[in-house]
Amino acid sequence: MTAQPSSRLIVVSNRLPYVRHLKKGEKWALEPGSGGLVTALLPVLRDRGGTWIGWSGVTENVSRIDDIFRNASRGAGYELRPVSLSQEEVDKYYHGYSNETLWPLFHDLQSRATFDSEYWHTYVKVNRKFAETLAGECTDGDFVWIHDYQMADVAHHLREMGCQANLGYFLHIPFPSPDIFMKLPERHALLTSLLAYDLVGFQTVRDRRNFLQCVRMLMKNARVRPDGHLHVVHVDDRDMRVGNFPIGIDAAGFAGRAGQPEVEERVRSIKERFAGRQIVLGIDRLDYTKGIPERLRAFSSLLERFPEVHERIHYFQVVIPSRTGIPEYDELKMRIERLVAEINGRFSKLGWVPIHYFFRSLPPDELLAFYRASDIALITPLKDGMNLVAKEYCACSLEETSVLILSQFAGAAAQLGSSALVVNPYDVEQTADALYHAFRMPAGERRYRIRRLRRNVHGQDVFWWVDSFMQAAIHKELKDFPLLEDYIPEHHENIVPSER
Ligand code: GDG
Repeated sequence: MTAQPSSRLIVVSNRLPYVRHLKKGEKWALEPGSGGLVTALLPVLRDRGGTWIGWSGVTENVSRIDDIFRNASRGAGYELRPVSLSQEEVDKYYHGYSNETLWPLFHDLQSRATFDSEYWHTYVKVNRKFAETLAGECTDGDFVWIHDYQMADVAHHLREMGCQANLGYFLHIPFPSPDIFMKLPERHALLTSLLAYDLVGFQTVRDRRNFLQCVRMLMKNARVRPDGHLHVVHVDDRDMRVGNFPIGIDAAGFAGRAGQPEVEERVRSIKERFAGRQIVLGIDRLDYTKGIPERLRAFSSLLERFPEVHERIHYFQVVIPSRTGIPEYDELKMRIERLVAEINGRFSKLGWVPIHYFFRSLPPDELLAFYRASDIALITPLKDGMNLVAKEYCACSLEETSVLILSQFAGAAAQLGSSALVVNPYDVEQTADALYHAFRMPAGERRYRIRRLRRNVHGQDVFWWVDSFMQAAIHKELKDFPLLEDYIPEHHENIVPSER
């Protein structure tokens, strides 16, 4: 690892922020990818340059894969370094340990978690593979920022390889309480892995507190002490730090694009079509953590208990296909569709269908138009690290007439809870009451609340998030990273959520 004149930013995540498509004539093409993480970091890397390491997204042997990514790097404005995985590795590390073990457990849904030691061994092996790619890429002066639950074990391998670089880690999903974390057979190994980073960041105080409680309970030789807004963990003769850094969005970018004429036109046509009626919006990846069936039942309860809303309200539920082919997800889809059919079957009248259901990803302008045209956002995950949709919705509410209904179990509630209508998503009647309250909320109160929400979302945006994480990690901010002078950014707006 050689020294370089200035430190670069190296990002590591499960997937590269590009997806590959086989174009007509058998040619591979790369397109901008997706997901909350990409939505957050893309503007940063686009502006500052750097390297992103991640799985290429394919398991078959594709010739010239490195060349394909090298070409794509030119358009992206930063380097893309693919890591190749076999089908078995994807099955056990990604579908297995990441999505069948950590994902449900960390979202407090322990009965859905699968514990299989084979999954864990493959997870460790794949994390080592990422560490090897990273070791060949970074110098000791670089700042390495590793993301999310699929990558918890990378630092531990890097340290074994002698890497001295500053290693930061951010967990995008919640960290569970000790009661739940203790169920994980690899609980000790996973905590040891996380303690190998220099800085571990969580979305909320709740997550950070859970993590530190687990450290205190399981790591007998660890000492924890507060240090400003961070906590220092002293373990094995070294200090590492832990903090909470709620992720933000590119709020100005969202607001700017939501005000463009194409979106404006689309908003006008939706508003005309639904004149005199309020639109409630739900947008979620197909996932059991999002609380979609509970939310549909809440909407049904609203229609049943408050008939005055009939023919005056429409609920748009967008479900983005995810983890297709996995029985649990296919069953969830069927359950949602059955509920939509039952509710529409029961309440529809000529000229009024209460639920409009979309099972597909929306093109970016359509998403923005939906955000702007809706009167109420109904965002009620059973548990969520943050929930960027809630923040994007606020940023796009240019008319400042919208109401946000938000689950108390979304990380976003810590920042937005005082101005949103906060509900327990398991409490169907309470959620229905909140909907009724939102439906009747006078314009003045709506404006007061949404202005405060927008101020928060603009003030603590994605750049603030990156700056605060990097300040804590390396005492630097975005502006301290060198700009690529010869780089003219391409405009990539087509960001759709990826598989998680
Ligand atoms: C993880 C954590 C945390 C959604 N529908 C469409 C579409 N989207 C975009 C949204 C948003 C993103 O997808 C979803 O972000 P979330 O935050 O809601 O959820 P996850 O992807 O599960 O992210 C989460 C996040 O990491 C960041 O730390 O907030 O808690 O689970 O940006 O705009 N985009 C388009 N069409 C759609 O139909 N174009």
